[in-house]
Amino acid sequence: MNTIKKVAAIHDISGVGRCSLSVIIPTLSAMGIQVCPVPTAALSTHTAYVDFVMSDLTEFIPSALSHYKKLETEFDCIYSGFLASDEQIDHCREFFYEYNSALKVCDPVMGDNGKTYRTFSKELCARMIDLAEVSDIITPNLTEAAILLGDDYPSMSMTTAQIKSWLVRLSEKGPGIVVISTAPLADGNVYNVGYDKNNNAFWKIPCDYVPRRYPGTGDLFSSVLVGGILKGDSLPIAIDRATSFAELAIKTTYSYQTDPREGVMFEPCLKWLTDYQVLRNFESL
Ligand code: PXL
Repeated sequence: MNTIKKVAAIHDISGVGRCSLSVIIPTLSAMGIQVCPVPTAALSTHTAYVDFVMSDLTEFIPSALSHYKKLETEFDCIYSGFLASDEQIDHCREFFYEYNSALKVCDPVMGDNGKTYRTFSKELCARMIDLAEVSDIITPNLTEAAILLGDDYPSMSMTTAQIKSWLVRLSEKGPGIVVISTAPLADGNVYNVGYDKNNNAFWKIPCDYVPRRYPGTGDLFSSVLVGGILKGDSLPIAIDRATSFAELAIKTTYSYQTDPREGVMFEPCLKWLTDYQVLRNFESL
């Protein structure tokens, strides 16, 4: 019997600047999960570098899906991320529809720090909600949560009531589980927060502050979260695992003072994932 869980990962592949599939494949593999990459685009670097080159792979996605259906390939999870065109929203929805019993995860990659990434058009951002709607789990950062809700990016820290209302409003659009990363709350700390609609449970996990922003950290966070859930973690433990691993990789990187565009040096940290730590940093929100 094949006990290794299988994830179809619909994300881009960027050559330089650790993010998307270059982070997702090793991370989930270290957690004992098989990744089947379905690339949305190939880029020389991620979009924070200037003059990157990009090949859009929109046509490839439906062809790959037809092939998998013909092969009768099964997936335990369909996990989408950085998309290169608004048609790709429909192609991801087709994957979700065809693999309806798989865990459907949408990381609605669109921006960070209150700004959208360079390749994301207004149309593509407006359509991301169509994918979030048919997902079981969504993992926006605060910028992406604001875009999905059509709200302004908050100019200051949020109260517990405000962030809970964002979680509930996002879950009302469809997903049973909403995880918002890097939310600054009124007590002065930054948290990763989660909501489980079925159990009406709210969770928060504190993040240690490091004065650098590394692209790709969200991909690392969401992959560990997905891996944790697939391995049987409860929601708060999965968020805790993802937060702890992202923090370990960020602090390791910060200590070396590398160019932030290179992303996080997660390679020396992978062993932490294979050890499968027991965690208890979470609290009710
Ligand atoms: O980490 C998100 C991401 C994924 N893919 C590409 C990106 C970014 C963020 O900058 O540019 C190509």
